[in-house]
Amino acid sequence: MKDLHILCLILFLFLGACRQPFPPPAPYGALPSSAQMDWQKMEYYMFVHFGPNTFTNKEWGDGTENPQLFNPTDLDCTQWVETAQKAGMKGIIITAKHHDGFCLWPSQYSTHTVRESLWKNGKGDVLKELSVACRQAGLKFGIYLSPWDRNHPFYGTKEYNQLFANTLTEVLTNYGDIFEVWFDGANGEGTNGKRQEYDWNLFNNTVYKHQPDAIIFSDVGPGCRWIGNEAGYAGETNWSRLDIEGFMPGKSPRLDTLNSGNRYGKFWVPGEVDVSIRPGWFYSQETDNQVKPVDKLVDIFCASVGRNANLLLNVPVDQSGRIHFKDSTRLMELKHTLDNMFTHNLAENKRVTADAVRGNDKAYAAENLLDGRYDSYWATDDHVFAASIEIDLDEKKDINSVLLQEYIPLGQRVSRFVVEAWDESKNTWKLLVEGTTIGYKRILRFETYRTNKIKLHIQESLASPVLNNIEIYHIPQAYLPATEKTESSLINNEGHLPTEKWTIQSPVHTRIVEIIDGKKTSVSINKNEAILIDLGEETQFRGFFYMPEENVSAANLARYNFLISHDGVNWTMLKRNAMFDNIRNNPIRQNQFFDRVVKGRYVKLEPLELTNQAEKYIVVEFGLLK
Ligand code: FUL
Repeated sequence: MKDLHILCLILFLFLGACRQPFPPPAPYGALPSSAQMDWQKMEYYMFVHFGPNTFTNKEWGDGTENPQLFNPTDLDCTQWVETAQKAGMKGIIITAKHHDGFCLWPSQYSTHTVRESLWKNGKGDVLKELSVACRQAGLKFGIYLSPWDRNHPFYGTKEYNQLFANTLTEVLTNYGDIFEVWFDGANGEGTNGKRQEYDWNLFNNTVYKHQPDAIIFSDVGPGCRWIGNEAGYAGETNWSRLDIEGFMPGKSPRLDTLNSGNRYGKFWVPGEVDVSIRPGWFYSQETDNQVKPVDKLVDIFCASVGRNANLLLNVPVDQSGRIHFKDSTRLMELKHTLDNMFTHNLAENKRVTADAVRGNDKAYAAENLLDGRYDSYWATDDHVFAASIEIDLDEKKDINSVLLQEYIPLGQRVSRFVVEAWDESKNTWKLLVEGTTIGYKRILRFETYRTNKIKLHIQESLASPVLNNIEIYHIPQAYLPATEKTESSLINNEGHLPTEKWTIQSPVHTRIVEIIDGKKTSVSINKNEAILIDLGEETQFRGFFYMPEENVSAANLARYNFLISHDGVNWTMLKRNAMFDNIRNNPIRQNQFFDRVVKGRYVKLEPLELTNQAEKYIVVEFGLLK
């Protein structure tokens, strides 16, 4: 009898051990490659814009800049690397060549490089110094290489594409591993007045040949995609899938599509949010007091990393060749704030249950959501597209933030969910926040609520949901979404000439005075109407500014003529067919300086081209600069 017992026990244990685990869910839709997975896990890294523009106070150099201007006095890539690392960033992408064509390394394919500069007597190589510093610190290294080249004589000829591929090869083969290659879609005119038809196949193949694991960024990937604005915001709905057929960099899908991806897109092209810590991409002394405040940066973080995108935060290097202390201090404040916000996870070690578990198998249990391991996940049966997860907090806690992660190696699936809290007084669940997509990471912030239980209810999913992480936080009130905060409606008038004596002679428009009233109000003006102002007396000034509407879809001014006159009859052209640099992608205030101080009584701004096909352009403010 006793033997029989032992036999049964052995049989039982044996059968238990033999029990096949329930098969995992089949992948759904387009999937990330392993390089894309590694990239996604980086989450947050630094962009560095540096080059002649740093020394000329411009956003887009025109390629005629004297290379000798480039002369940082104290260039220190270790300082950049340390700053990035202490800020919690995982890599650095540098503008190896911006649109002005200047190469930060001594390229054999150009005569407009560090070799022609005064820096280190022409013996320097920024890419070498930075790549070595990154490697030593364990940061990844990436490059931005602009195909648009306003200096190279080949640009706009049939030789250029191969020349660009050669230039690319040089960068890809001399500086170790490159995690990301950043291709800007900008395609303007070169020295011969022509635009280049880019050979993207050649460029992409060149990258893959030398750096097969590099992520290629462009408007449409293929590695990752532009998020459709330079303001720091991914869509609240953000699919990592995108339909890219028929599109190319510079001829991308609509901006709102780039912002949200395509629900059923054919390719895995996750979003990357590129944004600058200052208004522009390059360093300028005048923006030293405009480094974004911490609450804005937190908001950007939550709207990028917290919306299934990676964050590429630009920190421009200054004329000394170092990151300015205003930016580095701000980054440390940001790191400190994020650490405080997301360290104390209230869900840790708590009881978690789900109303559906795949095959009722422990391998897919809800506990996997709290075990801190990336590759263990909770899943449901194939036909179950809606399900709920409950977390018992043991005792009542104030909560106002939830972090969710889908296990994207099996595809992005969830399309609608709500987070609810148990309301003891009413004996019911209270809605805290609702959302659409989750993706690699989703951070939701909502009004503080005190509760002992929270529920994630997935209402809709394109395939059975698969999640690997839930975290719950109580973050400081100051970092909740900025809805109640009212932005000042006044414009900082530092450096502006007073406008009291001015009369706007044209256009005739009921609200026209609002363009010079020092307030942020938008006025629409017909696209063929110039702005003509009588300054009331002969006046000296160095330049003018134009404030567009800060929205990539707005119809702002893109090209203009600027004229001056003593009598309102005879005019002198100060800027002809001039461009507001990068205004389409980054519609920020535009300061335009002349090459000398000018004097006159009348000024005229003639519109030549708008940022889109609209009939009217917007002016928030116009003024003259001392
Ligand atoms: C844009 C460029 O034109 C800007 O100058 C900047 O480099 C930004 C990151 O990309 O398209």
